[in-house]
Order: sequence, then structure tokens, then C-alpha cells
Amino acid sequence: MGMDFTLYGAAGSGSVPVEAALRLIGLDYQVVEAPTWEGEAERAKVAAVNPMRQVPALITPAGEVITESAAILIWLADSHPQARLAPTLDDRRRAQFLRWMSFIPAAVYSMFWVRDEPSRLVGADPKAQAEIQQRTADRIADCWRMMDSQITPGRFLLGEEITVLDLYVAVASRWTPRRRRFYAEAPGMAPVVRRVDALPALQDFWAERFPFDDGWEG
Ligand SMILES: N[C@@H](CCC(=O)N[C@@H](CS)C(=O)NCC(=O)O)C(=O)O
Repeated sequence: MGMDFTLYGAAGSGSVPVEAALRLIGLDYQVVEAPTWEGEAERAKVAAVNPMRQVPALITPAGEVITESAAILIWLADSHPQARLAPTLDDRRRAQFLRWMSFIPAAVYSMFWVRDEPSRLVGADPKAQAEIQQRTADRIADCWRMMDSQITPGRFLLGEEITVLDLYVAVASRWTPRRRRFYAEAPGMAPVVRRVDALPALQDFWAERFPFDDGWEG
């Protein structure tokens, strides 16, 4: 099979759950590596396909560009129903699936636009920047706690079957304030993300794209 999908992404980034979904579905893809948070040169690589200059951005075999991690994950799952990575439209879990798939980018992921470069909001003042880092980390922790209070996982977040929501939360929960705090704030979801970390089908993938290096839990 040819390289049908092209994904602009980076190790450890929001492209990782998308890459994991592509792997689980069994689709062939290539990654254009662009760690955008490292600076202008990396962001410029993405500008041609995504004027937001962010990853992930997926180019489909038909040449369509899809940005926004949640949209990409939902679209991939819905258009490959045989992989069973999302509740279908008539499934009673669909509403909660969409709820949490929207919550992650709106409440959690959006904080990283500020965290990655606090000067975007507060200029060069180091004290204000440190405050931004602290407050956004606390806000993310609060969001995980609120989500945990509203969800009753089974083996996975929505029940017994893995969905792209599990991939998304497993990756996003490794970012600041990182897993140790996530386990404390979200004890109900903690066993689920550990289960996703341990999925045999993804062991080589995690090692390549988001390794569990010493001290990774924070
Ligand atoms: N809303 C976007 C956010 C994507 C995003 O923030 N990506 C980060 C990398 S993990 C990025 O490219 N940051 C560079 C920037 O915002 O300038 C999504 O959900 O895909």
C-alpha cells in the first residue's frame, strides 16, 4: 500500500493520538515532523497546510486538509467503522463521546498555546510568566478532576471497548501537569490511561513516538 495519508506532527505532541489511531486502524501514513513549539522555523513548515501553524494537520488521500486533533480523531474513527474506535451515531454512548472529545481541546489542550510561550499573553515579565505557568497547570489539573467526577469508566473511558477518546486522554494526560498529578486528580481515569499505555498493539509505537523514559510521570 502507498503512503496515502500525510500527517504534520511531532513526537510527544497532539499528533500522537492521531498516529496511534492510524496504526490501530491499519492505515499507511507518513509524518512530516514539525515540533512547532520549538520556534518559527518549525511553525513555518506547517503554515502551507494550516494557517494556525499548529500540528496535527492531516492530509487525506483525496488531498483534503483536516486540522484540529479532535476532528481528525472523530473523522478517522467514523470513516473506518470496522476498527470500532468510536461509538456509532445510534450508540447510546455517542453523546458522551462527543462531549469529552470536545472538552479535551477546549479545556485542556488550548492552555498549551499560552504555556508554550507565555509572552503571547503577558509579554516579557518573568514573574507574570511564572504565574501563567502555575495557573494554567492548576487549571488543567482542575479540568481533569471535573472530567473524572462526571465519568464512570469501565476497562476504557466509555465502557469495555477502546475508543479514540482513550488515546486522546492517555496522551494529553502526559503533558503538564503530567501523570503523577493526573493520577491524584483523576483516580477513576488513572487505571484506564495505564491500560492504554500498556496496550500490546502500541508498545513499539509508544517507544518510537512518546517513550516512557525515566521520570516520565513527572
Ligand atoms: N486546537 C488544536 C491545537 C493544536 C496545538 O496546539 N498544537 C501544538 C503542538 S502540540 C502546536 O502546534 N503549537 C504551536 C503553536 O500554537 O504555535 C488541536 O486540537 O489540534
